[in-house]
Amino acid sequence: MNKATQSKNLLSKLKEKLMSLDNLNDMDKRTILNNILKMEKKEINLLITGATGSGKSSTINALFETDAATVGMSSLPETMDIKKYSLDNLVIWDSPGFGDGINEDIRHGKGIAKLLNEIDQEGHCKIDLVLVLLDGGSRDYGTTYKLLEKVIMPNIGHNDCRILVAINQADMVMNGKGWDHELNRPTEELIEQLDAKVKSTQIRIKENTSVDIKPIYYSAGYQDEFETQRPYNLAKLLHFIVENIPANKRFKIADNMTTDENLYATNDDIKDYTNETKKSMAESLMEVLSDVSNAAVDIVSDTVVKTFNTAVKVGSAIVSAGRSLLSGIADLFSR
Ligand SMILES: Nc1nc2c(ncn2[C@@H]2O[C@H](COP(=O)(O)OP(=O)(O)O)[C@@H](O)[C@H]2O)c(=O)[nH]1
Ligand SMILES: [Mg+2]
Repeated sequence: MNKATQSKNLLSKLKEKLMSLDNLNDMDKRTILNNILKMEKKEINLLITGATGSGKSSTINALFETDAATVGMSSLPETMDIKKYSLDNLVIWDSPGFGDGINEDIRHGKGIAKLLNEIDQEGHCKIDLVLVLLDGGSRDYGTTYKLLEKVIMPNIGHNDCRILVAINQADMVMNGKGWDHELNRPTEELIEQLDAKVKSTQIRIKENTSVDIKPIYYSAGYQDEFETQRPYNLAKLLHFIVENIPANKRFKIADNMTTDENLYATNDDIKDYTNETKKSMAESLMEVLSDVSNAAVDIVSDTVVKTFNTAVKVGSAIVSAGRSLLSGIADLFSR
């Protein structure tokens, strides 16, 4: 099934389901239909930035159904300037941060500032979310703190745009030591190092920008001619992204995310990230109810929430996102 059909199915199933409820009056049906049409037109804009080599391309490829982002194999900066990937109405901007040279830094800083100042038709920041990546294998985040302080924070505007900071290459924090390759997760020793890194990074960001952002760590994984290492905490990263995107736009992520369960299989056990993402998606679903009568809200949310709760119960046994997440959402409409 290609992506376009898949996304049409998701939304048309929702439409079908709601239009077939015979206790909904015509006016509410029309409003709901209108809301769905509005949701279909929405665009999500995601800016991913970070030093060359931090893993922007690898992260885009792991999360989204595109292999359009070239992964760097040499020390040459593969990503020279801002790249734009349009997947239906999900737009991903991939921009190098600071650290490629004085002239490059100026150019990249200007490019990012310009994007952050763009306003959409409704008067909101065009960029919904900025994801700042740090390379877990590096010790010096000075250039990234500077990017946050000098470019991102001053241009972020009226905070309807969110910032997430994530430390990629969690497997490389101790130069490759402490990674359990069989289980594809960090050992206790490495977890301690990772937690310390999160803490010191949070403190340094606060010192530099006075903003309190707690980074998460993950690994986008890698593939070379000898081996393939699966991502770690990718479901967690996805959950953080989805949660920080306006509810009425979250479906665009579901329509374009990768669906290979293996990619989402290993995560820390702090939360069931798949279920959390499903809940966020269900919230997104409820957006179709704006401006309908109270009676319609009751009827529709009753149907949706009841089916959704069943989906959550079933889902708690599932550790991976991906396909199961998508079918979980599809389930909501198919009953
Ligand atoms: N070990 C490890 N390598 C990674 C990870 N993510 C990316 N890489 C490698 O880091 C290098 C740079 O990645 P790339 O995605 O091109 O970074 P970009 O310049 O930010 O787009 C590539 O060789 C990737 O295979 C990871 O989580 N772990
Ligand atoms: Mg790249």
